[in-house]
Amino acid sequence: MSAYSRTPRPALWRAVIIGSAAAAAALLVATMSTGPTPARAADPTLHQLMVNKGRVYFGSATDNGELSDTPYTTILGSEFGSITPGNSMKWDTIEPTQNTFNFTKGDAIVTFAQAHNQIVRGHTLVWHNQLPGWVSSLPAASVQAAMENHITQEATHYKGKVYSWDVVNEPFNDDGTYRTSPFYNAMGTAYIADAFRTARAADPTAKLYINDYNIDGTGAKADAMYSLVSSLKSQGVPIDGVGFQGHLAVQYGFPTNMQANLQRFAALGLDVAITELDVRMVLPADSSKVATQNQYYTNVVNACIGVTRCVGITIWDYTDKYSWVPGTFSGQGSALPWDENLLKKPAYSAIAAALGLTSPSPSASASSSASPSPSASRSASPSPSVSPSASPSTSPNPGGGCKVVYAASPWTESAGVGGFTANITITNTGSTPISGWSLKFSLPSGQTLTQSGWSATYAVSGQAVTATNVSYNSAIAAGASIGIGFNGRWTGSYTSPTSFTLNNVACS
Ligand code: 9MR
Repeated sequence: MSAYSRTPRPALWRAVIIGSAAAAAALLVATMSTGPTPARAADPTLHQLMVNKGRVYFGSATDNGELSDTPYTTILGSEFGSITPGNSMKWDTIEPTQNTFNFTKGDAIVTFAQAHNQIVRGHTLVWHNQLPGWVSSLPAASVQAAMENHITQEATHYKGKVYSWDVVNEPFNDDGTYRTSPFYNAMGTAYIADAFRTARAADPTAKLYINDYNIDGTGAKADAMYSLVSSLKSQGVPIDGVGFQGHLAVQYGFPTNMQANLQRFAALGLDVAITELDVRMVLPADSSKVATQNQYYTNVVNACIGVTRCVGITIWDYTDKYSWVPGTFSGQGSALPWDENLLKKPAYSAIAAALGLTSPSPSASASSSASPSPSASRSASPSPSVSPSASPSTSPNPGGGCKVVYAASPWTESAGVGGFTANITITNTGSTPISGWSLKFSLPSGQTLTQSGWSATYAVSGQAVTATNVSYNSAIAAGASIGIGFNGRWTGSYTSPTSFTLNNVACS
């Protein structure tokens, strides 16, 4: 039986409340910066634990209506290094009528992410679902141009602002045959390669993914995906990764050979990621179902960590308060690691333990959903010692040439020791294009890179770091920006590098 129903259903999200979202973010910063210093270092967040494993992020889906829920955004903004909009970058939201684009909701998600030093997984450009009626009504001969225009407009709008795009979502039926959709009906399987090429042309920096459910373990559907991406790679189609949604259910068993399945895709030269993880159960929960759920979360983390190119895990929202599950699967729920009162559940502890957290502090250990209280809810919030929004250091270049913004989010694990994520934006402030580049800077003493970083090739000699372009972001047009980044460790006290050169010319 399918772990995830294909039945379309109405969107659940609420109206956007941008003002409130901004206020919530501002409030968070104020609260975090004025809060008391805890007696002991806070437990690391799931994102920090994931970074310590050499990966890029641990993330959560979110949605616009939720951004006005301050207790919710406090956790969203500090526990996770990546967010995915659950609905607001989908076709029906972005282009509800042909050639009329509305980016308001997607922009609000990007604004939140930027305020909290998070990357964004863009979701999704081409999907049969949440597709406005006008697309389905187009004559077949007009579909390709409409698809390319949609991809170009949306990926251009978010260029430099998203880490990745789910370019094509859910192309297969569960038996591994191609799903019919306006795109497949008009272009056959060729729509997929065309979508990737169009996305790459619009945003050369974003990692381009294909994403599906029920491909987590081996089976006919995963085999179909494997043959498709093998073929795309051999044709030189610009695909960077495969997203395994991970909508699991306690009652359907754990996917077969998940780690080996991820590994065979990685061996094609692709990143892999768990993109929409949740583990639902038939309610009411009992200790046996919860134990199975904990085991499934553990297994997914182990499968990802067992594959070097598994760059991240995203849970499909972090709290049962905003899960899609009860609205789609009647009588099912309790799928996420935080309960409806934003308290951590045993599933949280299972994930943290699988990521290497050995002795959680009392305030951060899993709380029972049977004993919610406002104070317990607050105690489950992240510690103020975690700085989710450290000020970026900027090297303006009034003379023209380059500008570098180095935005780091460091955290403290114990006195004088911690990790950080650095997102670097390089802007060509000159009037001619840059073709091929290397960025040089010195890491302050005591700092190291913990993994290979993203969107550049990193060479480290002592404290000297050279980041060189990868093929798809070698060109930076005049006035354009590209984003790269890496994760690292610090000792002593955290400071950011302040001077940078691009092609050996100072950016300040
Ligand atoms: O979480 C999304 C939910 O709010 C929407 O109602 C639903 C509509 O199809 O889409 C949900 O997200 C889906 C994601 O975009 C693709 N994979 C399956 C997810 C759960 O349905």
